[in-house]
Amino acid sequence: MTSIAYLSLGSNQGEPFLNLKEALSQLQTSKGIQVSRVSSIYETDPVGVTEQNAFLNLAAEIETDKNPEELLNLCQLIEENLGRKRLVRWGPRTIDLDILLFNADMIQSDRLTIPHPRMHERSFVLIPLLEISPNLVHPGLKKSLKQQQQTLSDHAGVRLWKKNHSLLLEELL
Ligand code: GSY
Repeated sequence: MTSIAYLSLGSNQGEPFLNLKEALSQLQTSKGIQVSRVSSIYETDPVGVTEQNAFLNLAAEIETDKNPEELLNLCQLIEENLGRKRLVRWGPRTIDLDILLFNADMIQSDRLTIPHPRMHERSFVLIPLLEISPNLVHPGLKKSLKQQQQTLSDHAGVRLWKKNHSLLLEELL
């Protein structure tokens, strides 16, 4: 069965733009994954540990035959391939791939919480996500993500960095 999942990608170490491009390229060439839409890239103020470089963030929609655990394994493999070391929680990273939504599923396991537990609190996640899919509903809160985004006060920390007019992967690679 084909599922639709939404991912958030972020980088603030090394060459963030190249890291995002490489992560998207590795996703697209993975078996059982089709990257169907990619947002523009946003420069975003760091959340969590604020004394670190600004991030580049984007959101991607994928169609996949993988189950959520398999998708998590792939995301972690790509993070490792790009040299991510988990040194400081909330700290700088070469690449972060978070699964935000998987269909409208609610998943709670040792390794996975979907919807991502903090996605609805973060403009650096919601602004790119709403660009590629403006009508999404949070399956747990049962609330439109557009309405949710309007309640947040951190949107000034999210600035358009590179527009993706087509929302296609090819325009960014
Ligand atoms: O949760 C993803 C990693 N991360 C980010 C991020 O991607 N962007 C911004 N702006 N702040 C962040 N803090 C963490 S942790």
